[in-house]
Amino acid sequence: MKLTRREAIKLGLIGSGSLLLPFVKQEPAFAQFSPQIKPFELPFRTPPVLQPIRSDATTDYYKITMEKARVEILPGLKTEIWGYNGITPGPTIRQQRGRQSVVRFINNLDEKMSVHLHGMASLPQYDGYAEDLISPGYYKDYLYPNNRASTLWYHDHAIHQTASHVYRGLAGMYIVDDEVEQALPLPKGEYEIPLIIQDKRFARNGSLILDNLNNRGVYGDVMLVNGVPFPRMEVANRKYRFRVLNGGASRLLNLQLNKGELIVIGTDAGLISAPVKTRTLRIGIAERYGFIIDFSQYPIGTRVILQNPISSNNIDRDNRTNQIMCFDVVRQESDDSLIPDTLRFVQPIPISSALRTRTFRFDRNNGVWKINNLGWDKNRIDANPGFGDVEIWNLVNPGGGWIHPVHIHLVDLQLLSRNGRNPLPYERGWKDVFLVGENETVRVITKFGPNIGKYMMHCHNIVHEDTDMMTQFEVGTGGDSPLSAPAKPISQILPL
Ligand SMILES: [Cu+2]
Repeated sequence: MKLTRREAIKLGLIGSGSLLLPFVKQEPAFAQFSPQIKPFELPFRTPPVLQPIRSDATTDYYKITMEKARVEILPGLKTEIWGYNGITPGPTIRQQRGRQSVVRFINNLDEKMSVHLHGMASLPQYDGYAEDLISPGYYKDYLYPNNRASTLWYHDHAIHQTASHVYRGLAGMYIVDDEVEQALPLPKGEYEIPLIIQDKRFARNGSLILDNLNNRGVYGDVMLVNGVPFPRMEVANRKYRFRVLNGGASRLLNLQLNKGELIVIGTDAGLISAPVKTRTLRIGIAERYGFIIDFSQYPIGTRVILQNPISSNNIDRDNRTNQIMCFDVVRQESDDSLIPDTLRFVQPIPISSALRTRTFRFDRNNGVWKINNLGWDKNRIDANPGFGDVEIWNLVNPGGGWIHPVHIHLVDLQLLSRNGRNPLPYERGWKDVFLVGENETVRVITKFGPNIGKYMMHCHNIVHEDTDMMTQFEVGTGGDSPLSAPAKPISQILPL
């Protein structure tokens, strides 16, 4: 804070007779810090769960409008956001496996949008293809099959504009449940909680600052959980289940508690085989993990802090991002939940079943992010696995200084190795984003399906994705074109 001499005298920082002026360090032009916010004062909240506008025997119908809103994120200041239904994160959709969703997205913003439901095996025309755009004043009905229980999220995917759109607020959680998972004695209901973690930077007037640092990444200095800066959550002394999403633009998270361990139970695409206790949980952009915190180990009155020790791959303007939120253990409650030793059976895909191996290098070339030295071209296909083929893909980051969380659309995959070493214990599940570290080769395996057609693969540092670290593959031949269900003008809108 900069003080005038008169203000400093009023605050008693300098004597009125003193000739000493307070030394105010001039901030360099690039280092614009957000206004200071006292951590752990704002109440924790979860995004509202969206109700369908109608349901029939097979399908639930939802409506979401993309619009601007002025909201209070920092106390006493207004921030313009672009939100699904005018809020950020957008409302959570909770769906049951086997039922279909139709979600109508209406674009009341003034830029073209595309909505990707990340983790869903949607048909190509409903996958949020980067060039399948919803113009301002248009809408599109997306069909989602909900074919397995997992933690997904929907977010903008517009070509070359994803970082700006997601950073301004266009992201929300989407959860698919099933009977198998619901039958487990894990914490449920009010004890099962989404944590959408994002970092943002704000100007003094509250507006969002979007600085992509010459296309390297967008880093904030305020950690938001479900849209609230550094929130405080009151908990009972029992187990809670959290579904965490790194919904930021570029920041790698390293979650840890100031005391105790996280018990990881799930990855991007659902439960892992067995719980894994860990001190630190590394989460790249767009990755999701499920974990339990057992607050019964803490006496009432304990404050437990969710921390994020700084990683060398992040650009931090100050040290505020090394803590995220706190849990205050405030009450006694009985707890009939349990963490089963076996969560579900994750069948490993045998390496011997792979028909071929492909290699993709994620690198910077003349200042532009590329995959195998190529940028995005909607007319080019860089891999064409047959339907049902098992393939191993090597995701290579030959550079130091940068990480690339690589997202492969359509399929769930299994991680075989990192530079020939075993994956981290909590990574041994079904995943659709793989953090590819510095000078690292990540080997993944999958069986291509359940759909045929063209799907994207890209870095999920969304600044890299925009410029131009994105490609596409085609499963089989003869799939629906990603452009075969174009958006329609709102003037032609029909009731859902
Ligand atoms: Cu990247």
